[in-house]
Amino acid sequence: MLTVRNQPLGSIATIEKICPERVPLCLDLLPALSGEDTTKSFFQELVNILLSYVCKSFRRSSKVLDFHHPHQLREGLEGFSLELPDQPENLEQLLVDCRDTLKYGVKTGHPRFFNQLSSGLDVIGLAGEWLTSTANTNMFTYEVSPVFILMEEILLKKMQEIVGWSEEEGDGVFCPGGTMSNLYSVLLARYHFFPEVKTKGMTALPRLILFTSAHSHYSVKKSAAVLGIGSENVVVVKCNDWGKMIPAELESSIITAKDQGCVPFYVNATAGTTVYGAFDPLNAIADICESHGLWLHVDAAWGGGLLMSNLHRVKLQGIERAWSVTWNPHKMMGAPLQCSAILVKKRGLLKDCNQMCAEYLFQTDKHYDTSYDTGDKTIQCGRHVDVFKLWLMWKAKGSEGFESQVNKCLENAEHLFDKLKQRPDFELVFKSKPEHSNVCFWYIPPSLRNMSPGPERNRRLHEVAPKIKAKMMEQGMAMIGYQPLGDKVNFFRCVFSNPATQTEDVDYLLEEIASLGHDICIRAETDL
Ligand code: ABU
Repeated sequence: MLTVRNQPLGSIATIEKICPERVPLCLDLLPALSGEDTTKSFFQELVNILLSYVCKSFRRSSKVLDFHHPHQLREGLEGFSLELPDQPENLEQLLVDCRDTLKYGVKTGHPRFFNQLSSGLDVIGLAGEWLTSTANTNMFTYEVSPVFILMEEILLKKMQEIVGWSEEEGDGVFCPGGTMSNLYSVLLARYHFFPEVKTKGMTALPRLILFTSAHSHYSVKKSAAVLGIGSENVVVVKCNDWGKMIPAELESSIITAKDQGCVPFYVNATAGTTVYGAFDPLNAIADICESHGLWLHVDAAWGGGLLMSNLHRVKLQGIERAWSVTWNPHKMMGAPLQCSAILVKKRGLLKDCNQMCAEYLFQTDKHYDTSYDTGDKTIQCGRHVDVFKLWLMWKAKGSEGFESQVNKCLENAEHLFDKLKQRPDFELVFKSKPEHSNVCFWYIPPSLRNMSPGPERNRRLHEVAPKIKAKMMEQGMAMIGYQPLGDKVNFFRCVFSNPATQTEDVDYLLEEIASLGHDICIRAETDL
């Protein structure tokens, strides 16, 4: 059997059998004449590598990550080189490169990966992603993506119906992530109130102001910066202790902005904040938007998944009053990255705002209904097919399957919350039951347990989570995120969106943190 750097690679030998005279190269693959067999062998071997990775991703005995510092990966590890060659590498080497790429990556589908809002490895979603890449087409016109365009229409309609919009309302597109979806919302709101901006630019406009909460995603400020409104024209509205926007603060900020001669036009409310998982009071915010005539956007990138659950959708009451909604199925619904929708209540606005009528692409004299050439509704030209994997998952699970998935993630969060309440070595960031699947907490090492609250304890506590995380990443058996927020020093944020995670994984995480943190010694300020 052929080996590459002493690592046997099974069916690579098949490739050699087909081309015994030399080690095969990519030139031996299709479209080479008689390249079919070599291509099949190459793909069979690749599929073996991918399947082995998929199986390992679910195995608790396997590591979540095999961490190396950037300089180590750059220098090359056990023959895995990132450098680009002048001469072609052979197919065996390419397969080893594929295997090593996965080996040194992070298994975001592992049941003990708690680091990101998007996690899990949905096997049907993965199949959908493979098919999508195989089709390798573009979402801009019906002529090159007839099936995917119709799937997008059907998915968007379904999501709009779940949000609670009527038959006559609703438009949207899938776009590359929640930040882009939020960007669309600001762009559309501005165009709705000031359509002349499309041709005249900002010079034709008054000083516009938008509003978002202190706990909202940074993409709202980024959108203002990108769109020439300016991040300083984003008013950050105060939140209560649980991270929810305070409606009275919103109203007084709007009045203040008007008194200053500015023009408020847009409010972002968050359904599921990034760190706390908080839900803004949507109905109260919608009332204020209505009375001031402002565009209401709901960023439900993270919380949108809860709409699938009859038990939890009540937390998004009022979302149907939004003028636009961001909803990322690649988060709580477990679709492979990327899968984010911007839903827009007013039909036709996306097209009016973004259309440029490029004649080489969007000819009006095509022989089919060109309203299905949806590309001109977007700010991109080429657009990845993000819909098929979600469509296939929906077929496979039904809406009920997503509901149980979401419910299970929230049950895991409740389990963690209950465990934390019982343990003297952990402290919850707040005592109330989590609304979403975010659970925020500190680990208190023995050396800090008897310290009285105050700046010195906070200074030391701030160092605990990063130290534990560093050790955890070196060991590679679990992964969780941390951050400071407001007046709170670094704390862990555990999030559940992976249906593979069981309560035993939650228990494991706590034990892992406690064992990695037990002997942590943070020096007193006087010793520094
Ligand atoms: N807002 C993007 C996702 C952030 C996170 O996974 O923590």
